[in-house]
Amino acid sequence: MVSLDVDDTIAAIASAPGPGLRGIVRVSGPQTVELVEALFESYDSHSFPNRLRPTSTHGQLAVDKGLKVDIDLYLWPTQRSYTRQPTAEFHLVGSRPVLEMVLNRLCGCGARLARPGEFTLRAFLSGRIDLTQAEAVLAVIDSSGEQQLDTALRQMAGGLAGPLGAIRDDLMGTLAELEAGLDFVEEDIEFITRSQLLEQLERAGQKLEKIQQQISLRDRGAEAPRVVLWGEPNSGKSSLFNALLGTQESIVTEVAGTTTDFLVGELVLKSMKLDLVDTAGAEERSEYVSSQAQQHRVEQQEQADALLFCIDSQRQPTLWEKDQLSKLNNACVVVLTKTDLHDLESTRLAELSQQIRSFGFDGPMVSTSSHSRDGLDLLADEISLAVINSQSADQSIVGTTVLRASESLRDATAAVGHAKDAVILQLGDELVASELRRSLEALGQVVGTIYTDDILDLVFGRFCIGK
Ligand SMILES: Nc1nc2c(ncn2[C@@H]2O[C@H](COP(=O)(O)OP(=O)(O)OP(=O)(O)O)[C@@H](O)[C@H]2O)c(=O)[nH]1
Ligand SMILES: [Mg+2]
Repeated sequence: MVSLDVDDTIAAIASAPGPGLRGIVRVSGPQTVELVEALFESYDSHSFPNRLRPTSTHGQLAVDKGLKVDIDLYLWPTQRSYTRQPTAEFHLVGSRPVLEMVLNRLCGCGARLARPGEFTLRAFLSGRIDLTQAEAVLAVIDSSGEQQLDTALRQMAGGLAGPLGAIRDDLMGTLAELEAGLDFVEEDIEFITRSQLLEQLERAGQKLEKIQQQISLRDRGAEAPRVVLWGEPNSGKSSLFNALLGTQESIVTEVAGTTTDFLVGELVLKSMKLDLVDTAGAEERSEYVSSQAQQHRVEQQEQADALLFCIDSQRQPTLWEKDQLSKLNNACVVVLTKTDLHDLESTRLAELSQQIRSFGFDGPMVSTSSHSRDGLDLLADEISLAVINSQSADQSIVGTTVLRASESLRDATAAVGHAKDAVILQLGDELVASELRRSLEALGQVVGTIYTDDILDLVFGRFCIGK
């Protein structure tokens, strides 16, 4: 359960658990400056502490039994801090026991141990950040790759809050005009004409739908991008799966139609985590591959963020391959497999590449051998690129925000639609106004202008202590 109390002073170790060169103990709340003054001795005493401006200084803190710890102190003595309360950070040697001694000392002198996410909760309660930004803070902490980090940072910088805030302002303006009209019903004064009203509702509805679309693109939560192996039976998909993952998990035989289900493995490339999926060979003739395997394969293709289209470099491209190459719409890398089977002088690979281009494929193409591992590094680079390209620029919203906000956004959009209907059907301005209020309430829940304990629990319950 989150605590809405902001009158006491909280403290926690803010650096990640585990060994690190430097560690951080963070304190925030009204008694911060007093605590610092009582416990910390600055080497630069005449200018410290400055109660008006943020300062940093070097000094020491007595922890226990005469033991003193060397500390770089950062002090934000006023409301101009992350939490909008006086805040201090003690940066010191990253040893856990020493960090705990400093924390104990602070708690012994009046600070309380912070609950998970409580610093960010205070930033939210003080209006410093909105809920979507709080979720972005969490996503920054949790992010497992550059792409995720980038998304989280963009959301922290404003993301959803900006555009939603603008829509809320517009709707509030419309509501104010409507309500003014309702106050003067007897006098028959109209503050907003029917066509103006319809136009404003129409505009708000369109903007909301656009945001919803943007969000649904991202409606995959925190799932890793999917890279799907694709191609004819026997083209070397399972061998490539094993070679890229360094396993023998997928069964490889010279018999076409060996893989009948699909198999998922975690592939870590650069700083990205991906799901690599091995599928049954594509084969319309059912003598090799069961129809259920085919169905799995097609489902996997539809969910793919990128396809690795394996083409056996030993043989001529088939009609199916030619057909696929002209119409694939996922991000796709063509992989020419089994290159170790060609002698050095062979011009086969160059001819095959040319042929593939002539079928209309102009994407990346890599020659590989799963046996000699030639070309696998190059392939890894192309996979990362394909995945990044497929994650469109619209994905600027972190997964947890998407999950939480989707329903509220749907409600907000529906209410604007009902308001419009009520105008068209002349059901009366009271009804229009009440739909607008419902829409505003739903929007308020997304950014947190209207929040309940449940919402706060949902958002802040997942934080770790010290953030
Ligand atoms: N020399 C050589 N042989 C390979 C290479 N990759 C795959 N093969 C052989 O090609 C045959 C088929 O390989 P698989 O990896 O099972 O092919 P697949 O595409 O998974 O086949 P299905 O599951 O039946 O669709 C096996 O005999 C492999 O040993 C390679 O890089 N070099
Ligand atoms: Mg296979």
